[in-house]
Amino acid sequence: MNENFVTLTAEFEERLSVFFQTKKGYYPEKLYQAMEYSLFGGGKRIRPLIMRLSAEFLDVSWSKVVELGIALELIHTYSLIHDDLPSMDNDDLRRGKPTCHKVFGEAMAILAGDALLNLAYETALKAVSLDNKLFSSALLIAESAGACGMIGGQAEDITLCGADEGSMLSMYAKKTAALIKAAALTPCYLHKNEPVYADMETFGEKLGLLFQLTDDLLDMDNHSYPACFGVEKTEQLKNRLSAEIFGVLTKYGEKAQKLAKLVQNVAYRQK
Ligand code: GRG
Repeated sequence: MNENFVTLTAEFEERLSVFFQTKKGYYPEKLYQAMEYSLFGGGKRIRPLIMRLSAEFLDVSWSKVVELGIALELIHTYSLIHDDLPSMDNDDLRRGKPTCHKVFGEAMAILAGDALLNLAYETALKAVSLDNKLFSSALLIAESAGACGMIGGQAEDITLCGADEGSMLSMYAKKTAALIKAAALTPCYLHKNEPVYADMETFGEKLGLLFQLTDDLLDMDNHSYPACFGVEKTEQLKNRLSAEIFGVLTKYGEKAQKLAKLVQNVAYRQK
């Protein structure tokens, strides 16, 4: 990854760690450990990085939205814990390590996911109470994580069988792209220039799809887009999405350089 992105990600890691340590002693110890295990289990922190670069692009101070970046990462972590459960994907490993329920048991893993989700909304609401200009951004995160977004996409995923291409891409748009789009759009509401919203919306949605298709190619499973429609068609779709994103970014010239670098990182990542 680009050196600057590594530094920004390390900074976020430190910020999240300090934030989470303030909860120690207030939660039942086992629950805290289960939440901590997944929250600091080696995640790439791509959503907070997207939010930070989007803020920089829009001249919005990162310190104004960092709590919403934390909230988004807490939601993402809960979704992974629940996705791995026996009633969902029944995975034993996540990021090369035993899944939360394998280490702490199924009941504690469900509670750790629930607690992370609640902590996300506590964190977002506290941020809104200090700066009500964050209200629309916090609402967007809640909607993107809910039944019209990530949870809805997951529900479609578990009921989808023999899907056509359109239904599969629409499920990806909800399950994966909704949170990534929310990361890109969060700083927009603090920015005066409204025409840029539509471009950031296109950027976020297409980046989210690109992220999922790249993930599919790295980890071929039976129900993914490349498994259903072939690797070549997946590569073609990735190229089309990248071109469409660059089409949007080009008009901003130098200013969009970091966002363009991020797109390349997402499209050509190795894990
Ligand atoms: C169970 C409520 C619920 C939702 C599940 C997001 C999701 C919906 C499930 C996670 C499993 C999955 C494969 C989702 C697709 C999105 C994706 C590739 C997630 C992994 O995100 P990364 O790569 O994870 O950012 P890290 O490990 O870096 O944090």
